Amino acid sequence: MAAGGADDVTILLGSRSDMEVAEKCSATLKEFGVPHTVRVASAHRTPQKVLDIVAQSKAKVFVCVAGMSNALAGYVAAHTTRPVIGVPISGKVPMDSLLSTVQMPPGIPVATVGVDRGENAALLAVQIMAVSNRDLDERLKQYRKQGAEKVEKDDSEVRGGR
Ligand code: RP5
Repeated sequence: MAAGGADDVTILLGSRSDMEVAEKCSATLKEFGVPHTVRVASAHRTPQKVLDIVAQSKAKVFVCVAGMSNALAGYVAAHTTRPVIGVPISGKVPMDSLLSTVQMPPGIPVATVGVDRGENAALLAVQIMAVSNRDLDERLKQYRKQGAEKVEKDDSEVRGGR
C-alpha cells in the first residue's frame, strides 16, 4: 500500500541494496498482520523525497534501514515525533552504520536494533503498537511462547531425547 494510506509501519530503505534486511522486517510484520509500506528513499541522494514520505505517511512507527552513514534514521526522526527504529546494515567498515544510527544527540532519539536485524525492528514496532492494542499483545505472547517451545525442542534433541 502506498505511503499516505492506512499502513501502521513505513519501512524506508536508503537503497534497494538494503532490501534483504528490509524483507526480514516485512516478513515479520506480515506474520503479525501489520499493514506496512516499503519505500526506497535516501537521506543523502533524495532528501526531499524522504521529507515528502514522512509528511504523507500516517504510519505509527517508521523503520529506517540504511548502511554506511545511516543518516536516514536520524533525518526521519528530526522530522516526526512518531517513533523511529533504525536498522544498521553491515558494511566494509566495522560499526559505521551502527554508530551513526545509535549515536543520536540528546532530544532526537532513534531506537536502534542490531546490525541487519530487520526482524527485531518489526518486533519492536509491534511491541510499541501493542501497548494500546490487546490483540497485538496476545500475538506477541504467542510468538514468545513459540520461541520458548523451540528452545525446549532443540534442547531435547541435542540431549538425544533424554
Ligand atoms: C546507503 O548506502 C544505503 O542505505 C546502502 O546501505 C549504502 C550503499 O548504497 P548503494 O550504493 O548500494 O545504493 O545510503
